[in-house]
Amino acid sequence: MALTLTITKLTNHDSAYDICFELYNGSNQPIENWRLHLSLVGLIEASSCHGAEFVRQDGSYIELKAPCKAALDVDAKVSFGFRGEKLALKKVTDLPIGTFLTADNIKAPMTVSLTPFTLPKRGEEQTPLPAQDSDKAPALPIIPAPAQVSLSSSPLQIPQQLLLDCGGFEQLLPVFACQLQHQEVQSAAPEQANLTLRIDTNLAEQAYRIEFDEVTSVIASSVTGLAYGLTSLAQCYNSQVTLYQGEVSDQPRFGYRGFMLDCVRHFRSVDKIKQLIDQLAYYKFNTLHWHLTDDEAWRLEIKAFPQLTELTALRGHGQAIESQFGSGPAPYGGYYSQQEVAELVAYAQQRHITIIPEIDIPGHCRAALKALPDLLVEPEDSSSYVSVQFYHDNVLNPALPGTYQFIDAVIEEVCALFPGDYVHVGADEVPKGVWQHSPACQAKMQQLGYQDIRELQGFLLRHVQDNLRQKGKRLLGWEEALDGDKLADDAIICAWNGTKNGISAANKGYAVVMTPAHYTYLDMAYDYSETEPGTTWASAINLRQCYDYDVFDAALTDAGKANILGLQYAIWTEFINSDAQLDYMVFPRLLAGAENAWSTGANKNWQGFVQRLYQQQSYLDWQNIQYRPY
Ligand code: TNX
Repeated sequence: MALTLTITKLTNHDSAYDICFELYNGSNQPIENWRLHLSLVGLIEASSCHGAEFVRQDGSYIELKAPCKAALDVDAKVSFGFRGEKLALKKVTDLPIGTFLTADNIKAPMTVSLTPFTLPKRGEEQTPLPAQDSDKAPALPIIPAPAQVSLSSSPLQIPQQLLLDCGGFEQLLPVFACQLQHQEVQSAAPEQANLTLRIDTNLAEQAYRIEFDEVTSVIASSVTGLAYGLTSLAQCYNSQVTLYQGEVSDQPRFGYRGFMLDCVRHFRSVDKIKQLIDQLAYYKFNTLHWHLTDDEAWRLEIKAFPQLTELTALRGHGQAIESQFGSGPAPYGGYYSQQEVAELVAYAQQRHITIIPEIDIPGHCRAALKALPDLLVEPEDSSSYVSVQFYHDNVLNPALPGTYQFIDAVIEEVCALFPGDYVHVGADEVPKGVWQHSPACQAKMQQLGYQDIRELQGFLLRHVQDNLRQKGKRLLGWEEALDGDKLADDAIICAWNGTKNGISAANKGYAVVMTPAHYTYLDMAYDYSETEPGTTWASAINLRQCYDYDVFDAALTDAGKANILGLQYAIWTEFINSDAQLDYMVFPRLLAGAENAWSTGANKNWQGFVQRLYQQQSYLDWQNIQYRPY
């Protein structure tokens, strides 16, 4: 046994906690002037530290040191503690993680093992789902539920070998083939085919029809529609239900059906992203919002500024970005080269998914600021602030020429890499207090006649919006993009902090994507119990609650409803340090989300959904998705 850290006392308050630790030196050498590094939730109050000295906190990273440079002898213990503000320590994923120690007489950081700690019991376990009951299963296993199904009582033979007359759409074959769990498919001439594709220009763009018969037909007005039809067919075949002669007519409720993936807080491999894209396509999502930059890393190769990824893609002890979210002392992370991005964009396109890149500005920019301080930091700026995630130095300065040089170059490359119509520029969570004591910002305010400091954010975002428009792109931002009131009204708003701001933006005339945290953030735990992983700052979200979200809130006017482009689910990854953990949080809730985004209220039915969910299980298993058992 070497070094261990034990929690000896934890007292939670509403949104704060007091914690005490014991650090034990089980190694064979005394440790001189130690420094302890750990990740933990909450904002540590420096003045509350006892038994150890507070050095610093940046985000989740906390550094403490020995009181008065005291040594920790072999077999000795030291007790210390502090108060964490803003959050209570309620769940297994709130506990300290990634603990290591450095000291004057030790060359490499030493891992400190954490003694398992039993959290106070809280919350209720979830009520189990209704049992599987094939009598209650709808006629078809498709998720999201199709708009209309009318089947006869004549069962159909399902061919083992699908012979597909592609009707000129050969490009659909490989993806369809990969979606099929039990059958093979090959291209065939019309006379031999048992499956055909047809165009009917009367159908809406994303609509399709399936005619189940001896020769089954998929009919649509576009390649996308045909792909959706084939996907529905794959779901029917994969769940091995008896199929009957008849017809399915289907089209989505919302044109925008999104999923946001945070690859910053924890890095995900290109292969994992491809798997996710396959799974999103299988449930008819059409947009992947890719969160690529934040305080903890810059993950997109930018040729104009290679320092961005060179200096911040890997975090760890002694790096520009210190260890965060328990990633430990060793360099951790990665970035996406432009070639990998092109590969992913093409992979997604083939599955009818558009990737929207997010470059989050002006807040959430600590990585960029660490990589390019000469360009982005005003040394005379003495403003002091703390961001929602506890950073003190993470906001771009909208009055520096370097900021514009930086963002223009980034946008140039981003637009060339991502062919979609939209670029997301973040704009969320700019902390209070920022820019107040920046001489450059004061001068800019005067020059522009601004009264409110938020107008500076508006000015910067408007600059980017105009730049994007010239490149044929439209700006998307989180709801705070409207702060400072400078954006032209073609901006699209992603409403996340509850539903109120999204509803009011839609009623005012902005196009809105609804992504309210308390229904769609899949980093929220499934329930409040202490053993269930996740956060609950917005809510716990069980499958039923996820399913029951209806975008069309009573407060939306008719015009407001027309401005809702669609719905988006999101996985933020602060505590998601493995693919398995990601799967667990995302599945099966993503399937409920798919239905909310695609199916109209009349076709949504909880009991039926649950039965179809059971029918989807073989696909989830086949894909090796580590979903939360249901
Ligand atoms: C809020 S949603 C954030 C993210 C966090 C997330 C955690 C939004 C625009 N900002 O930076 O990762 O909460 O749930």
